[in-house]
This record gives sequence, structure tokens and C-alpha cells, in this order.
Amino acid sequence: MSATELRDAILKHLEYSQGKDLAHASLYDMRMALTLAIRDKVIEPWFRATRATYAAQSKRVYYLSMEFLIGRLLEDAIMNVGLTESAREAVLGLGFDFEAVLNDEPDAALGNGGLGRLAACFLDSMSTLGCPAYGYGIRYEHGLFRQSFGPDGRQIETAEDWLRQSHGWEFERPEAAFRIGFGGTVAESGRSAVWTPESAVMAKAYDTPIVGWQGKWANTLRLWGAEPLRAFDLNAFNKGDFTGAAAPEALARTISRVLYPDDTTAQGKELRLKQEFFFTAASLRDILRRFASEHSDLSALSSRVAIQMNDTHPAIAGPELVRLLHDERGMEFDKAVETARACLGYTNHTLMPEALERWPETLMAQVLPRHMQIIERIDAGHARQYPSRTVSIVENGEVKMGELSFIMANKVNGVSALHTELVKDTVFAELHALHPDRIVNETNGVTPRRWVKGANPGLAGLITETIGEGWEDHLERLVELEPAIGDQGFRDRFAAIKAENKVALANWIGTEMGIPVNPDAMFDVQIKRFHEYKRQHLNILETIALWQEIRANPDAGWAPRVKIFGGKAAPGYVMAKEIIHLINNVARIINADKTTRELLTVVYPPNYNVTMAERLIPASDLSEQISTAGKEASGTGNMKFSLNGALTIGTLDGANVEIRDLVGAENFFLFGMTADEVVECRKTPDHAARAIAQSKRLKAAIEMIESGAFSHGDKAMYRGVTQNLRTHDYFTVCADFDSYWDAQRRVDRAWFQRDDWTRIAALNTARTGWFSSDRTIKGYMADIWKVAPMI
Ligand code: NBY
Repeated sequence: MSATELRDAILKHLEYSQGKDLAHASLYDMRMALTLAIRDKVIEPWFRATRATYAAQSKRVYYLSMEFLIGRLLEDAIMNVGLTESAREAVLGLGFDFEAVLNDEPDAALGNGGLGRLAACFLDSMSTLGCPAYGYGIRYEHGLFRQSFGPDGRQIETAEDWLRQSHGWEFERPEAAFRIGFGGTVAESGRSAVWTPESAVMAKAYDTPIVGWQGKWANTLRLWGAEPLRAFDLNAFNKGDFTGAAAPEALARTISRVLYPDDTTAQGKELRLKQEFFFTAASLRDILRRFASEHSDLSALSSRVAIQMNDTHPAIAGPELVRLLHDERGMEFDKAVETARACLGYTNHTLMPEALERWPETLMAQVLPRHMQIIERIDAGHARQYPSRTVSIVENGEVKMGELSFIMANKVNGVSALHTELVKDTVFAELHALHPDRIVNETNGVTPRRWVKGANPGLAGLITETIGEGWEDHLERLVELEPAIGDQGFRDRFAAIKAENKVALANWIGTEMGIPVNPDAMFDVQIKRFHEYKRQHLNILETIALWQEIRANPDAGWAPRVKIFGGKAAPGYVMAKEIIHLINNVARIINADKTTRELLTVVYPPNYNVTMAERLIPASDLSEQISTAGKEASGTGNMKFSLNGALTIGTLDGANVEIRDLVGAENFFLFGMTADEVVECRKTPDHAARAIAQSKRLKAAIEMIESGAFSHGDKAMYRGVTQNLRTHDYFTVCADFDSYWDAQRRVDRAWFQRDDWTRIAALNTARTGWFSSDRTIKGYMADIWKVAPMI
């Protein structure tokens, strides 16, 4: 499509969809008209893909996820249909700033962090590979909260409102609606049971087409919105029960109102359980409806249907599918269990006990009485089959969703090599022994379209110039860059692109935050959710120690650094919020010190999200991946940084291990204990006190916080953080501190060998093509879903 054709299409939508002429079009109108014009281009591959799948009666993948952290769609879709240049020209020709139009789109933040972003990268890769697939989730009215910082530096949360302006991509499907019940009673009826829910809501579908690279294939992201069955209970109203009359409506809408912002603990909240059942049950009905339109024999279900449970959040899919097959379709119970299992896969994203979902049995029985019975029957069946087993799904009055998912899935996968081994050895050790073929590894990946080509056009251009076209969907081809890295000219170009990205970021920081930063300094970046295991406090302690040493010894060869933090803390996670507060106040004090200004600046832009990541990652020199070994399941940010030519300072955790293997140990700043050593270390009750006693820098940094230096003299302000470090320090910040400090000084020295730094940065790009989510999805397709690509 030429720029002129696209311009005409935009004008048509401006007039007939937005009801505006060009002279009166707002930025929003222009963005919508462009979105609709691009969406039109996506319809053709979308229909084609749907028809091809029906025609071939191929197996479909259903990716069930509570979260899809997609960010903005427009720029990505334009790129995928190959219209970036035409769109720029057309929009410019109509008198609008192209970047401003793209920036007008709100971020769809329907996720918390890595888990939700992974689901979004998977959608992109499934469409790119021609894997017939649907993403199923919830159309939250409010996505992840917006973060700001109060004048004192504390995190403030406000509601996010991405749907306030129509986002243009979705199609409302009033005909695709299912009634989803809760509570009520179960009556025995012959061999099965009849569940009569006490209340119910409607799940209504909203479809967004997701187009793959070069517009060859498009899948559907189907999100469910909750609606009342009837807008209003007239009977109750007429009896004078006005509140009761409105209650069903309130309850219904509440279910898809907000995304749970807690990625730290399993939330024992009734509403959360209802959300989980709501979208899972609606998706399963939709899946069975689609299956029934093509086949009549339900025993063939697993040859046509692969359902992936993204963590345990959709784990009720097991019992619900059994209920649909057994209670509603008369399949024998054991066969229903077997059939359901043959369809289901489960991805585990965490080993942390507090993040593994457990529901009180009483709550489960109250909200989903029939499912509770089915869960008990599945549990009993498993016990009968494996009499020696000691694990069970229901234990101490709780339903353990991890065990339920494991038992109901035919494959269980971890998300990095290390994580998968730990899944086998720890949380699911006994189940693994009983089912030794069930656990497989699928190391995470990221989409190179968004995270390299879209976010870093300069680097993408250099790659194409060097190795030719076609690397975007064959990212392993980045290895072909390696010979060029020996050329001075290539390295200079690589360095110049990084420098340009840094200037752009420095300007943005200057405008947004009013903090001047030197684009020649090392950009040292830690962006991720705030969590003690991710150890942002290790980073800020090292920052304090560094500041003190620079002051004491200004000419000791410090690499000038800009320390950049980004991320949100769960609103109820007190310790994480205290760390955020501390970082903001350390930044305030350090940035005010004129004597160290040239060497150290700390910036923490609020409201980190996908769009901000796209800005920060291409401009980063150093990637901070410093979690306590054994705690970060994989990480995906770590991959994005490496691909964009940042060097990593990190622990042997999650996918860092695989990154280091690929880029070479000599090109990775490793520090800290291994997962095994962490476990050993914890056996010494005073490991933290000992580490503090042995490290004068750590001791001084903690004491400085305790002195009130960052809290206007208030010595008690950060007691929560410092006392925890001194006494408990479960995440072994103190024990790893000196090792981290030493690694940072190796980073300093490497920084001064700038050409060599660039060489290593380019090696990172060249050697990490394996982390494309295309490779990950090919793995799922072959090992778990048994689905063949359609293109
Ligand atoms: O999943 C992350 C892991 O921490 C990270 O290492 C991995 O790379 C990524 C993708 O596999 N997990 C994550 O993001 N988890 C959550 O966001 C999350 C959300 C909700 C709940 C628990 C965890 N919950 O219990 O409600």
C-alpha cells in the first residue's frame, strides 16, 4: 500500500468512522483513523487464517492467561504489515506528527510484569509462525495502576483508564456470550450431578486481531468482559429492595473491573477466584462450541484442542472441563479426566511458596461447589493410582492449585533450564517422581519485532545492512553478525547507534524529570517489578557505597554512571514500597551533590511500563539482573537488554545462566552465590551480621541510611529495610554485597576500554538470537501442543 493509498484510507475513516473532516480532526481522531485503516489491512490475513484453520480442521492452541501485557498495538501492527514508511509519510502529509499520533495510544497494561508480557510476546510469535491459536483473558476496565511519586518519594497508585478512549482494535461480539454461574447447590442425578448456581453473570467476547510478521497470519486475542444477565432485577425493585435490585449488576461488572496488582503473594480473595473461574469457564465453553461445530466425537478433543494454562490462575480449567464433559455431556468420569488431561498444559512461573495459589476449601466449596467435589474425586483417583504418594491436592483445608494443575496437565513446563531443574527438585519433586515424563523445559523468549526492530530502529538498520533482510523471523541468523564485529567500522557504527539512543533518552529524562544526565556516562539500568528477591536494595546500597567512595577518593578511576531504576511495587507490599521510597530519597541527596555530579546520577522515572521499556532498553549499557540465585524463574528483560547490546551484571539465576553460556563467561559480569550456596548460607543464622561485619562499605552504607541521611534526619524511617537486612536477610543481600561491589568495579574498568566494550556489546546482540520467542513457541508446539505451523 502506497502512502497515497493509505492517506485516502485514513481520510475515509476520519470522515466515516470518526465523523470529522481533516480541518477539525484531533490527535485522537487521527490516531483512530490510522488505527482503523491499519486494522483493515489486518482483516484479510485474519480471515484467511481462520478459513485455513477451519478448512484443515487443524488442532488449535488456546492460551489461557489472566494477563496480557501488550502495551501499544499500533506501531507494532504497522511494522508487521510493512507500512511504517507509508504511514509516516501519509500522516505527515495530513499535517500530523507521526510520533505524536503513535504516542497518543494508551498502553494496554492488562498485566503485572514478566508473566503478562510473556503472554503478549507469545501472541506475536504464534501469529508469526502461523500457529492456529487464540489468546483468552479478561478485558479489565482498569489495567495495572498508574504509579506516581509523592513529594516525599513514596509510591502513589491511581486507577489506570485505558478504555476511556476507544482503542480502536477490538471487535465487540455480543453473539459470543456465555452465562457463568457461581455458588448454589449440587443435586445428584444418576451417575453425574446437576449444579444450580445461585448467581450468574454474562461473559461477553471482545476480539482483537493479532497480526504476525509480514502480515502472513493473524490470530485472535479474545478478552471477556463481565455483564449482568439482566441490567436490572425488576422483581426485587418492585418489592422495594432497591439495593438488592442493583446488586447483580454491581457484582457482574466488578468481575472484570480491575487487574489484581499483586505479583508477590497468592491473593486469597473471593473476587480473584471468581475472576479466574469467569474467564476460564467462558473460554472452555467457547472452545467446546468451536469443537462441536466441526466434530461430534468428544473423545477426539485432544487431537484438536491444546489448552495452555499460564500459571495456576486458570487451573480451574481442569475440574471445569471434567464437569463440562462428565456432568453436561455424559462422558464417564475417568474418561473425562483423561480427556481433559490430554488437552491441558501448565506453565509454572515461580517456586516461591507465597506465590503458589491455594484456596481455602470452604471458599472453593462456597463459590464453586461442584468443582470442589470434582477436585476431591480427582485427588482420590490420583491417590488410588499412586498409593505410595504423600502429596495431595487438598491439604489442611486448602486446595493447592499447583498440584491440581500438575495432576490435570499432560505437560508441565518451567521457563528456563535452571528453573525447570528446580521445579523437578523442589516444589514438584514427588509429583515429578511419579510422572517423570511430564516436566519439560521451555526457556522464555521475547519478540524481536517489538524489542529490536520496533524499539531500536537504528540497530535494526545496521543488522539488515550487515546480514541482509529476513533476520526478524529467523533471529538465530544474528550470529552472522559475528565476523563483522572484528571491523572497526562496524564497531563504530554500533557504538554510534547506542550513543544516539542514549542522547534521545537523556533528552527525555531531562524533559520529563528535569534531571540533566550526561549521555556519555554509562547507563546502568534496573527495570522490573519491585520485589525483595529482585534486590533493588542491593543496587541502591552499592550506589550509596559508591557515592561515599567517590567523595573520599574522587580520582580513583570511577566510570561515570547514570543509575536508572524503573518499576512498580504491589500496593500492599510494604517492604517493596519502602525500598522505592529509599531509592527516591537516595536519588534526591546524591543528585544534589555537586562534587559527584559528573560521576554519579540516580534517576527513577515513575510509571514504568512497556512503552518506557522500549525507550530505556535500547539506550542501556549495563543490565542489572541481580536476583538471589534460585528465585527468578527466568526473566525476559535480561534477554531484551542483551539483544540490544547491553552487558549484563548478574547472578547465576533463571535465564541469566543461558545468556552467559551463549555470550561467553568472559563477556558477562558474574557475581554472587549459586542457588545451592544460597541454601547453604541460610543455614548460618547470622549470615547477614557476619557479612556486614566483614564489609566496611556495606556497614557504612547501612549506617548511613540509619543515620537519617536520606530521611531528613529521621533515623527510624527505613528501619523496616535495614533491620531486615541486619537480622533476617532471607534474600542474602548482605552475603552477596562484596561480590557485587567487586563485579561493579570490573564493570568500571571494562567501561574505559570503550572499543572492547562495544565489541562485547555487539557480541551480546550477535549471540542471543536464540532468545526469540519464535524459538520458544516452536518448542511449545513440538513438545507440548503437538501442533504444526500453518505457514
Ligand atoms: O514470569 C515472572 C517470573 O518472575 C519471571 O522470572 C519470568 O521470566 C516471567 C515469565 O515466565 N512471573 C510473574 O511475572 N508473575 C506474576 O506477574 C504474577 C502475577 C500474579 C500472581 C503471581 C505472579 N498471583 O498470584 O496472582
